[in-house]
Amino acid sequence: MFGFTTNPRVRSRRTTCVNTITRSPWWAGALAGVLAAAAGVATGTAVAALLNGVPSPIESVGNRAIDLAPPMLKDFAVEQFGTHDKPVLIGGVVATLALLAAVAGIIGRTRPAIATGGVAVIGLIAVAAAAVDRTATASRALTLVPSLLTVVVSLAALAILLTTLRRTREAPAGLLRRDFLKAVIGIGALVVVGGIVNKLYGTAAAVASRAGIRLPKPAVAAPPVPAGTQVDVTGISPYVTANRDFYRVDTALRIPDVPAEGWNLRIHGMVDNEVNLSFRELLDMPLAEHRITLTCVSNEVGGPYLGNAVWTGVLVKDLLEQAGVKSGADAVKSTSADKWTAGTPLEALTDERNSMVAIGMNGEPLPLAHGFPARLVVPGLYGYVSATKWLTDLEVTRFADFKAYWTTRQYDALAPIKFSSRIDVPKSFQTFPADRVRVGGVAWAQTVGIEQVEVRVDKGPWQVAKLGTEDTVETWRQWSWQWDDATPGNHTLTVRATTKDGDTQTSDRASIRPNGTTGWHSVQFRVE
Ligand SMILES: Nc1nc2c(c(=O)[nH]1)N[C@H]1C(S)=C(S)[C@@H](COP(=O)(O)O)O[C@H]1N2
Ligand SMILES: [Mo]
Repeated sequence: MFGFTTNPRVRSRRTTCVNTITRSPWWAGALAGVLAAAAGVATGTAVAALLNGVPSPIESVGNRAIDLAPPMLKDFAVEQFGTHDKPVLIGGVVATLALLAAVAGIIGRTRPAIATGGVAVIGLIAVAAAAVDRTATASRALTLVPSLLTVVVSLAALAILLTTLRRTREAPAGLLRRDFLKAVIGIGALVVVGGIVNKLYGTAAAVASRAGIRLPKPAVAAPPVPAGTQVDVTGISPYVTANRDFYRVDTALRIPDVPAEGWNLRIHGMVDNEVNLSFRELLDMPLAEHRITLTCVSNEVGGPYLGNAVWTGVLVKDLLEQAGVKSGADAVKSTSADKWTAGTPLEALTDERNSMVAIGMNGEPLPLAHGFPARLVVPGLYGYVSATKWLTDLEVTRFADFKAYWTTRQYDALAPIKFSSRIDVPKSFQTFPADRVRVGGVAWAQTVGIEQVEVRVDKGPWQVAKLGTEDTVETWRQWSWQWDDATPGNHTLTVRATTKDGDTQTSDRASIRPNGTTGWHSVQFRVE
């Protein structure tokens, strides 16, 4: 039997087709691989959404990438993608996975064992990522369930698809045989269901909890915004930033799902007595309302990462007083539900500024993205050393004894906000009629206060801008300026601020890392 077989199917293929398809086309293999991975991920994601405190496999891999990313890469990502850095990261993880799965599928047409091994290895990476995911609040065993399920379902789907492929390729005509199509549709449906379940249950508990909360009337209400604080320049950012417009910066790929019921704030460490507060107990304490302007260290000169809101909450100094701070302590390490940490000087939490554990933002319970049910807000310090969202733990300690999330990543432990100013109007390349060149923006020097803002056109002399009424030194201050004898053509507007301490902004450019930017903001515009 040299070279001849009695298998009728093989024989018929050899004899009836000259250009015999000995294996399925590469794209059918790629499709099989991608669908198998998608089925697994969809199942894992849906199951993760149903389990409280369990991240999805894609999330765990993304979280690992975030935690392992060198600070330079993070700076680059923030610069390039801004607040879209999360979708970009998730997209990157998904694209890489799809690519690897496609390759596995292509190989699997002829070597199913190798494909199976490859998919198993990829899956085990997700299992390993889940095993060390800091954001998980459920038990380790439960945290592994979604990724293990992902591996099992992916492998099963891959086996089904490769088998159907192998069977369909033996049919002479057509590449997408009915069996393969059926398998594709079945798995596609699973992916869609997985997506929907994830959407519906991802933060269901926190959403429901937030909907049921009525904020009590604060004992100390914020006074109304003084007249003249909001200057009258078309296009300037509103003095109080609406919740939906407030910048968001954090490492949370999925917003932690923390219902207020069952939430607990623990205050411990170098204290006389450990304090544990439920959300109810926190609401029953005397609440205060303060307008405070938050600022992110990643804000480039002229950038959007700051916002001003009315925060409702309990002053941190009242909470610390209740616990009784021991002598020798100089820091408070705060931890979130997703195990992110910040280190704040004890002094900033106990001096005259209004550092708070906030539960309300602009009159509403905190939005989920801004830390529901509770967060820290500290005037005058960058968010990464102070503004812990989804707060669960305050540990009174010493800077010598710990490092926080960003201080292990080349950022300074102490990070007061650098005073600065921004042009809101003109927008880049905005055109004005010559008789109405009215510009404006914001300046901030939290806890110190803005004394003066100056602008200049091109390389002309500095001219004093008109300041809006000061609200408090913890908030930004608006400014406006009118160019009365505007000359037609293209121009550059530059701004600089001076604080009440007499310091004027330097033109020297400092980068984001290790402790925030400096430099003047300039915008080009045109006069007709
Ligand atoms: N849990 C948690 N809290 C966090 C962060 C984070 O990554 N995780 N980022 C901080 C940073 S860097 C900033 S600037 C502020 C931003 O707060 P916002 O998103 O409400 O504007 O939150 C801080 N709190
Ligand atoms: Mo930040």
